[in-house]
Amino acid sequence: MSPVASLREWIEWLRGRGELELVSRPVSRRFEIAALAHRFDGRKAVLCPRVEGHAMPVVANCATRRDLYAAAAGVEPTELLDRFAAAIDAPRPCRIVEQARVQEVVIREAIDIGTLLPVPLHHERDAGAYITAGVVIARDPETGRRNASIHRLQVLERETLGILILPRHLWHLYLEREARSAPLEVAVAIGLDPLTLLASQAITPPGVDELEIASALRGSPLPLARCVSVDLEVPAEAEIVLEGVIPPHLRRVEGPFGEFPRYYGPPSEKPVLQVRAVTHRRDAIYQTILPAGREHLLLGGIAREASLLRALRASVPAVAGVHLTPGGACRYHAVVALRKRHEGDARTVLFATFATIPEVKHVIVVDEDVDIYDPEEVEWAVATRCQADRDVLIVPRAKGSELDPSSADGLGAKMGIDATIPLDAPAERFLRIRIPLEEFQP
Ligand SMILES: Cc1cc2nc3c(=O)[nH]c(=O)nc-3n(C[C@H](O)[C@H](O)[C@H](O)COP(=O)(O)O)c2cc1C
Ligand SMILES: [Mn+2]
Repeated sequence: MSPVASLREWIEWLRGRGELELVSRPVSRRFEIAALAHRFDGRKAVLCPRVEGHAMPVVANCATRRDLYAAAAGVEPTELLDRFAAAIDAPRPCRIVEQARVQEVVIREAIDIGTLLPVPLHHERDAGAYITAGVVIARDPETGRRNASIHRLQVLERETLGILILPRHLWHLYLEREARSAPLEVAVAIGLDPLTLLASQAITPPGVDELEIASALRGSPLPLARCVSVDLEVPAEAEIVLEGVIPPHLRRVEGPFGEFPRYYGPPSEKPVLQVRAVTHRRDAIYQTILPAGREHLLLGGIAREASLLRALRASVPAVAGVHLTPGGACRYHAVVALRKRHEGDARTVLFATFATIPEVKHVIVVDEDVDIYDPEEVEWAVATRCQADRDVLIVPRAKGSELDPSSADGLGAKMGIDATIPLDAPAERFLRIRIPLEEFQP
C-alpha cells in the first residue's frame, strides 16, 4: 500500500522519517494544540494523544511542506503541479466498500459535537472551537454528481455547526435546495490523507467529483462507504464522519475566525449544519489544520498553481514555473518564470494570471534563470531587471479576495511587475557574475 491510503498510515510514514512530534504530556484544546502546530509548522506533524477532557487524540500539521505532497503523490516536487493537473483532467471512479472502519461506532442520539470531538480553539479572537479539516461532501440532486470541499465549521452548540460557504459549488447546491425550501444533505469527513485533502481543493467546473480526482491522484480507486443517514458516500478510510443537513432559510451568526491572510474574517449570518449522525473508528484520531499555517496555505496554493500553470501554458507555452508565495498567503502573490520569446509575453502572462486566479493581486514575471522559490532571487530580479515607469502595470477596481482587508469587499487593484530582461538588451549587460571556481575547496 502507498503511504497515503489513510491518515494513520501517513502518520506512521512521517514517524518513520522522524517528522512526527509526539506530545506525551496532556494538552488543552484551548490554544495549546494551535501553539504546538505553529511551533512545528513546516517541520513536523504534531500528535497529541492526551487532550484534556477527551479520549480522542489530535493530530495537526500533517503536510506542511510542498515536498510532502509530492512524496504522497509519488513524484518529485518539480512534477507535482503537472501530476495534479493531470488528475484534474482525468478523474477516475471511486470504489464502494460494504464494510468501513469509519462506521465502527455510530452515534445517532444526543449528539454533542463539543463533547464527542476534541475540537481546538485556534486564535485569540476566534468565536469558538472550529473544525478546520472537514471535507464537506454533497450531491447535486439533478445530476447525481458529488462535490467535495473543505469548509470551516464553528461548534455553535450540541449538534449545530456554523458553516462558511463561499459562492462556489457547495453554495450553488445549497441555493438550489433552498429555492425549493428543501435541506441539503451533507457528510463531513475528518481525518484524511494529504492527497484526498489536496484533491478537495481542485479548481474544476461544476459537476466534477473531487473524490474522483483523489482516485486519479492516488492511482487507485478511493474506497467509499455509504453513509448511515443520508444518501451520500464518504471516504471509507476517514477517521470520523459527521452526517447531516444544511436546512433552508436558517442563518446564525458565525465568526470571527482567524483566516489564511492572518487576519480575522468578521462575524456574519451564515447557514448552519445540523448533525444527525456521527460515525467514527473505534480508536479515531481527530485531525486539525492550523488556520493560516503552511498546510492551509499549501492546500489551496498548490491547487491554484496547478490550474494557473496549465492556463498560462495554453497562452504562453514557454512558461517554466509558477509559485504562489507564502508571504502572499499562497493566494495573493504569484511569481511566474518565463522563457520570453516575444517582448509581449510577460504582459500576456500578467493578464492570464489575473484572469485565471481572481485572488491574485500582484504578479511578478521573471526570466527562467531566477529561482521562483527563493524570495531573495525574485527581489534581485525586480531590483535589477525592472523599471517601474515601463514595467509596472496597474489595473484598478478588479475582483479580488474578500478576505483581503485592504480591499473593498474584494474589489481592488491588480499590479503586474515585469522583471524580465528586454529581449533586445545587449547580452553582456545582464550577464550574471560567476566565480569559475565556485566548487573550489582548499
Ligand atoms: C483548510 C481550508 C479551509 C477552508 N475553509 C473554507 C471555508 O470555510 N469556506 C469556503 O467556502 N472555502 C473554504 N476553503 C476553500 C475550499 O475548500 C476550496 O475553495 C474548494 O476547492 C471549493 O470547492 P468547490 O470548487 O467544489 O466549490 C478552505 C480550504 C482549506 C484548505
Ligand atoms: Mn467542486
